[in-house]
Amino acid sequence: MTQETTEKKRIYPSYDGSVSRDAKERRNGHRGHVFWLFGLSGSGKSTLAYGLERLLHRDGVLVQVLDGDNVRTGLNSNLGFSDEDRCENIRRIAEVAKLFVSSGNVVIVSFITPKKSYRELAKSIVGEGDFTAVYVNASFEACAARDVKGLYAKAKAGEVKQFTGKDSVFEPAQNDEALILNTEASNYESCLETLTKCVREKIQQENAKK
Ligand code: ADX
Repeated sequence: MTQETTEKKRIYPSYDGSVSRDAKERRNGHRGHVFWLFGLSGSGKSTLAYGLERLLHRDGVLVQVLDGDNVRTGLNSNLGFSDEDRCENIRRIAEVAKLFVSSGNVVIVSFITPKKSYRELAKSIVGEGDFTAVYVNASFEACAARDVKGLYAKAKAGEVKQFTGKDSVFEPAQNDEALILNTEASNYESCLETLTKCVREKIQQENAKK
Protein backbone atom coordinates (compact mmCIF):
# COMPACT_ATOMS: atom_id res chain seq x y z
CA MET A 1 0.00 0.00 0.00
CA THR A 2 1.40 3.43 -0.92
CA GLN A 3 1.82 6.13 1.71
CA GLU A 4 -0.88 8.17 -0.03
CA THR A 5 -3.43 5.33 0.18
CA THR A 6 -2.59 4.77 3.83
CA GLU A 7 -3.13 8.45 4.59
CA LYS A 8 -6.49 8.49 2.76
CA LYS A 9 -7.62 5.49 4.83
CA ARG A 10 -7.12 7.55 7.98
CA ILE A 11 -9.60 10.22 6.86
CA TYR A 12 -13.18 9.74 8.01
CA PRO A 13 -15.45 12.27 6.31
CA SER A 14 -18.47 13.38 8.31
CA TYR A 15 -21.19 15.54 6.88
CA ASP A 16 -23.56 15.51 9.85
CA GLY A 17 -21.23 16.75 12.61
CA SER A 18 -22.86 17.06 16.02
CA VAL A 19 -26.07 18.68 14.73
CA SER A 20 -27.82 16.60 12.09
CA ARG A 21 -28.94 17.91 8.75
CA ASP A 22 -32.53 17.04 9.71
CA ALA A 23 -32.29 19.22 12.80
CA LYS A 24 -30.93 22.11 10.75
CA GLU A 25 -33.63 21.69 8.11
CA ARG A 26 -36.34 21.63 10.77
CA ARG A 27 -35.06 24.88 12.22
CA ASN A 28 -34.73 26.46 8.77
CA GLY A 29 -38.26 25.39 7.87
CA HIS A 30 -37.24 23.99 4.50
CA ARG A 31 -35.12 21.27 2.95
CA GLY A 32 -31.65 21.80 1.58
CA HIS A 33 -31.24 21.22 -2.15
CA VAL A 34 -28.85 22.02 -4.99
CA PHE A 35 -30.19 23.68 -8.14
CA TRP A 36 -27.47 23.36 -10.76
CA LEU A 37 -27.98 26.00 -13.46
CA PHE A 38 -25.92 25.38 -16.59
CA GLY A 39 -25.76 26.85 -20.09
CA LEU A 40 -23.62 29.02 -22.33
CA SER A 41 -21.93 32.17 -21.09
CA GLY A 42 -24.50 34.95 -21.38
CA SER A 43 -27.49 32.59 -21.37
CA GLY A 44 -28.88 34.21 -18.21
CA LYS A 45 -27.74 31.78 -15.51
CA SER A 46 -26.36 34.37 -13.09
CA THR A 47 -29.27 36.78 -13.56
CA LEU A 48 -31.72 33.99 -12.73
CA ALA A 49 -29.55 32.71 -9.86
CA TYR A 50 -29.38 36.12 -8.16
CA GLY A 51 -33.04 36.87 -8.87
CA LEU A 52 -33.98 33.57 -7.26
CA GLU A 53 -31.65 34.24 -4.33
CA ARG A 54 -33.41 37.57 -3.61
CA LEU A 55 -36.87 35.96 -3.72
CA LEU A 56 -35.91 33.06 -1.48
CA HIS A 57 -34.05 35.27 1.00
CA ARG A 58 -37.07 37.55 1.25
CA ASP A 59 -39.11 34.47 2.17
CA GLY A 60 -36.68 33.42 4.92
CA VAL A 61 -34.94 30.64 2.99
CA LEU A 62 -31.28 29.98 3.77
CA VAL A 63 -29.74 30.34 0.33
CA GLN A 64 -26.25 30.43 -1.16
CA VAL A 65 -25.22 31.20 -4.76
CA LEU A 66 -22.08 29.66 -6.22
CA ASP A 67 -21.27 31.48 -9.44
CA GLY A 68 -18.66 30.73 -12.11
CA ASP A 69 -17.06 34.14 -12.25
CA ASN A 70 -16.80 34.46 -8.46
CA VAL A 71 -15.57 30.99 -7.61
CA ARG A 72 -13.02 31.12 -10.41
CA THR A 73 -11.40 34.21 -8.86
CA GLY A 74 -11.01 32.46 -5.50
CA LEU A 75 -11.20 28.76 -4.78
CA ASN A 76 -10.62 27.79 -8.41
CA SER A 77 -8.26 30.59 -9.43
CA ASN A 78 -5.64 28.06 -10.53
CA LEU A 79 -7.97 26.56 -13.15
CA GLY A 80 -8.35 27.49 -16.81
CA PHE A 81 -10.70 26.30 -19.54
CA SER A 82 -9.17 23.03 -20.78
CA ASP A 83 -11.43 19.97 -20.49
CA GLU A 84 -9.41 18.77 -17.52
CA ASP A 85 -9.66 22.10 -15.68
CA ARG A 86 -13.37 22.52 -16.38
CA CYS A 87 -13.99 19.04 -14.97
CA GLU A 88 -11.95 19.83 -11.85
CA ASN A 89 -13.80 23.15 -11.54
CA ILE A 90 -17.12 21.30 -11.50
CA ARG A 91 -15.86 18.62 -9.11
CA ARG A 92 -14.78 21.21 -6.53
CA ILE A 93 -18.02 23.20 -6.85
CA ALA A 94 -20.04 20.04 -6.37
CA GLU A 95 -18.08 19.25 -3.21
CA VAL A 96 -18.70 22.77 -1.88
CA ALA A 97 -22.39 22.56 -2.79
CA LYS A 98 -22.59 19.26 -0.91
CA LEU A 99 -21.19 20.90 2.24
CA PHE A 100 -23.72 23.72 2.02
CA VAL A 101 -26.61 21.33 1.46
CA SER A 102 -25.54 19.30 4.47
CA SER A 103 -26.28 22.38 6.59
CA GLY A 104 -29.71 22.68 5.05
CA ASN A 105 -28.95 25.45 2.56
CA VAL A 106 -30.62 25.89 -0.76
CA VAL A 107 -27.65 26.15 -3.12
CA ILE A 108 -27.98 27.82 -6.50
CA VAL A 109 -25.06 26.87 -8.67
CA SER A 110 -24.37 28.79 -11.88
CA PHE A 111 -21.65 27.34 -14.13
CA ILE A 112 -21.47 26.60 -17.84
CA THR A 113 -20.93 22.88 -17.03
CA PRO A 114 -20.61 22.18 -20.77
CA LYS A 115 -20.54 18.38 -20.81
CA LYS A 116 -23.15 15.89 -19.73
CA SER A 117 -20.42 13.87 -18.00
CA TYR A 118 -19.57 16.88 -15.77
CA ARG A 119 -23.25 17.27 -14.87
CA GLU A 120 -23.40 13.56 -14.05
CA LEU A 121 -20.28 13.92 -11.93
CA ALA A 122 -21.81 16.86 -10.02
CA LYS A 123 -25.02 14.89 -9.45
CA SER A 124 -23.11 11.86 -8.18
CA ILE A 125 -21.10 14.00 -5.73
CA VAL A 126 -24.10 15.95 -4.38
CA GLY A 127 -26.42 12.91 -4.40
CA GLU A 128 -29.31 12.42 -6.79
CA GLY A 129 -32.06 13.24 -4.27
CA ASP A 130 -30.49 16.60 -3.45
CA PHE A 131 -29.77 17.67 -7.02
CA THR A 132 -31.88 19.33 -9.70
CA ALA A 133 -30.30 20.22 -13.05
CA VAL A 134 -31.61 23.35 -14.76
CA TYR A 135 -30.59 24.06 -18.34
CA VAL A 136 -30.62 27.80 -19.06
CA ASN A 137 -30.98 27.56 -22.80
CA ALA A 138 -30.13 30.28 -25.30
CA SER A 139 -28.40 29.74 -28.63
CA PHE A 140 -24.78 30.72 -29.22
CA GLU A 141 -26.03 33.42 -31.61
CA ALA A 142 -28.39 34.91 -29.02
CA CYS A 143 -25.68 34.92 -26.34
CA ALA A 144 -23.24 36.49 -28.81
CA ALA A 145 -25.80 39.20 -29.63
CA ARG A 146 -26.24 39.96 -25.90
CA ASP A 147 -22.49 39.76 -25.20
CA VAL A 148 -22.87 41.28 -21.75
CA LYS A 149 -19.17 40.80 -20.88
CA GLY A 150 -17.77 41.47 -24.35
CA LEU A 151 -16.30 37.95 -24.43
CA TYR A 152 -18.01 36.84 -27.64
CA ALA A 153 -16.43 39.74 -29.51
CA LYS A 154 -13.05 38.88 -27.99
CA ALA A 155 -13.46 35.20 -28.89
CA LYS A 156 -14.34 36.17 -32.46
CA ALA A 157 -11.19 38.28 -32.62
CA GLY A 158 -9.18 35.28 -31.38
CA GLU A 159 -8.38 36.93 -28.05
CA VAL A 160 -10.15 34.28 -25.92
CA LYS A 161 -9.13 30.67 -26.52
CA GLN A 162 -11.14 27.50 -25.81
CA PHE A 163 -14.31 29.57 -25.81
CA THR A 164 -17.42 27.53 -25.03
CA GLY A 165 -19.61 26.96 -28.07
CA LYS A 166 -16.83 28.10 -30.42
CA ASP A 167 -13.60 26.12 -29.90
CA SER A 168 -14.79 24.20 -26.86
CA VAL A 169 -17.80 21.91 -26.83
CA PHE A 170 -21.16 22.60 -25.21
CA GLU A 171 -23.50 19.60 -25.03
CA PRO A 172 -27.13 20.78 -24.79
CA ALA A 173 -29.50 18.90 -22.50
CA GLN A 174 -32.85 17.29 -23.27
CA ASN A 175 -35.73 17.49 -20.83
CA ASP A 176 -35.01 14.01 -19.47
CA GLU A 177 -31.80 15.48 -18.04
CA ALA A 178 -32.89 18.88 -16.76
CA LEU A 179 -35.63 21.42 -16.27
CA ILE A 180 -35.23 23.62 -19.37
CA LEU A 181 -35.63 27.39 -19.21
CA ASN A 182 -35.47 28.96 -22.65
CA THR A 183 -34.35 32.54 -22.09
CA GLU A 184 -34.59 33.28 -25.80
CA ALA A 185 -38.23 32.26 -26.17
CA SER A 186 -39.46 33.42 -22.75
CA ASN A 187 -38.78 36.56 -20.77
CA TYR A 188 -36.87 36.77 -17.49
CA GLU A 189 -40.00 36.98 -15.28
CA SER A 190 -41.52 33.89 -16.80
CA CYS A 191 -38.28 31.86 -16.51
CA LEU A 192 -37.85 32.98 -12.89
CA GLU A 193 -41.44 32.00 -12.11
CA THR A 194 -40.96 28.50 -13.54
CA LEU A 195 -37.71 28.09 -11.63
CA THR A 196 -39.18 29.39 -8.37
CA LYS A 197 -42.13 26.99 -8.62
CA CYS A 198 -39.75 24.06 -9.08
CA VAL A 199 -37.60 25.22 -6.14
CA ARG A 200 -40.56 25.60 -3.79
CA GLU A 201 -41.76 22.07 -4.56
CA LYS A 202 -38.33 20.57 -3.92
CA ILE A 203 -37.61 22.36 -0.64
CA GLN A 204 -40.99 21.94 1.04
CA GLN A 205 -40.58 20.69 4.58
CA GLU A 206 -43.07 17.82 4.02
CA ASN A 207 -40.43 16.32 1.76
CA ALA A 208 -37.82 16.46 4.48
CA LYS A 209 -36.26 13.11 5.29
CA LYS A 210 -37.58 11.98 8.68
S1 ADX B 1 -17.08 25.87 -16.85
O1 ADX B 1 -17.03 25.48 -18.27
O2 ADX B 1 -15.90 25.43 -16.12
O3 ADX B 1 -18.33 25.43 -16.21
P1 ADX B 1 -17.43 28.47 -15.68
O4 ADX B 1 -18.90 28.59 -15.59
O5 ADX B 1 -16.67 28.10 -14.45
O6 ADX B 1 -17.07 27.47 -16.89
O7 ADX B 1 -16.80 29.86 -16.16
C1 ADX B 1 -17.38 30.53 -17.24
C2 ADX B 1 -17.12 32.01 -17.16
O8 ADX B 1 -15.73 32.26 -17.36
C3 ADX B 1 -17.85 32.70 -18.30
O9 ADX B 1 -19.08 33.22 -17.90
C4 ADX B 1 -16.89 33.79 -18.73
O10 ADX B 1 -17.17 34.97 -18.02
C5 ADX B 1 -15.53 33.31 -18.29
N1 ADX B 1 -14.66 32.77 -19.37
C6 ADX B 1 -13.38 33.13 -19.57
N2 ADX B 1 -12.84 32.41 -20.57
C7 ADX B 1 -13.78 31.56 -21.01
C8 ADX B 1 -13.81 30.55 -22.04
N3 ADX B 1 -12.73 30.26 -22.77
N4 ADX B 1 -14.95 29.87 -22.25
C9 ADX B 1 -16.03 30.16 -21.50
N5 ADX B 1 -16.07 31.09 -20.51
C10 ADX B 1 -14.96 31.80 -20.27
